Amino acid sequence: MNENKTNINWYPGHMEKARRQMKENLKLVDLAIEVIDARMPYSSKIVDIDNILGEKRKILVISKMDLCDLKITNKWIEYYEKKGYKVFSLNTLKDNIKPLIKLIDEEQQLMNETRKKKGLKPRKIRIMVVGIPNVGKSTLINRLVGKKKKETGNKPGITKGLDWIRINDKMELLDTPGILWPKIDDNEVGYTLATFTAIKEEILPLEEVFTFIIKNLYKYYPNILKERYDIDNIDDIEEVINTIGKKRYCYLKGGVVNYEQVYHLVLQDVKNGLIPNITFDRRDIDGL
Ligand SMILES: Nc1nc2c(ncn2[C@@H]2O[C@H](COP(=O)(O)OP(=O)(O)OP(=O)(O)O)[C@@H](O)[C@H]2O)c(=O)[nH]1
Ligand SMILES: [Mg+2]
Repeated sequence: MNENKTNINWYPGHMEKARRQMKENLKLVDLAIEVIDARMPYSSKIVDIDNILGEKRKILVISKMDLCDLKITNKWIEYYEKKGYKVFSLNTLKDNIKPLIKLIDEEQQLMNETRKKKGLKPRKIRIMVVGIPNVGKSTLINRLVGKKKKETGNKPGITKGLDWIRINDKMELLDTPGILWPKIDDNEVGYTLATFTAIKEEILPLEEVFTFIIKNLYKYYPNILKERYDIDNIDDIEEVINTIGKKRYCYLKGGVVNYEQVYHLVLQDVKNGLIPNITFDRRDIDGL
């Protein structure tokens, strides 16, 4: 199995259009909240996002903290903070959202201080959530907005067709997040994205993604591999597949292990959070 043979490109080709659209929408906002996934703090971050955002105010939200390996992800948080990011990490489904509102509130005050210096009146801060598919953008928007009704209609200076939702007297949010597809010129990033995001399995080289997952689990979380699948070495990948297949009853007619089913099973276990407390991205942080 050769991990480098596939030219990874599992995201659709409307990248340029999405990018243009997002740049247009960004002109309307004062603050961009970029969402990344705690299990892949490197791979889920859009490489050139800072070029796109320019001098815009930014908050980096790290979601799915409940699913990650805190020891590793906390190092990434430290790494991003050192780089000057304002970082906020959480389980977006459950954690209190008020501290994030407070952080946005601080941004609103800073924005209005700048406006005052320019002789401009204070106003609400306009926010947009951005990120790659599946990182939790919609979940975050719902949490920020709560049960509040969407505020629709046209406002002067604001493009028609975009909905703004009031968060409170000081902030409003564009209800459509900016979705960007990462440029995948690095296979490790590609496989990590394939492991943790909802990319249609039909278009993935499943066997390779499976091998990538098993290798990473073996390298970083051998106990998980042992406990969940009863595997303690991966010298022979066919044997690994057979062991998992037998343990989890993935058989073809005639009692032969169904390899495809094993690949799907492991991928689903990871995606559904059944193998929690794992973070795959490791690069750069060792130097911290
Ligand atoms: N465990 C856990 N699951 C989360 C968290 N945040 C989001 N999810 C789940 O992750 C999945 C994707 O979340 P969405 O909010 O739909 O992500 P999105 O970025 O809007 O995705 P797209 O609209 O496809 O780009 C959903 O099943 C959410 O329930 C989190 O912090 N923890
Ligand atoms: Mg969404």
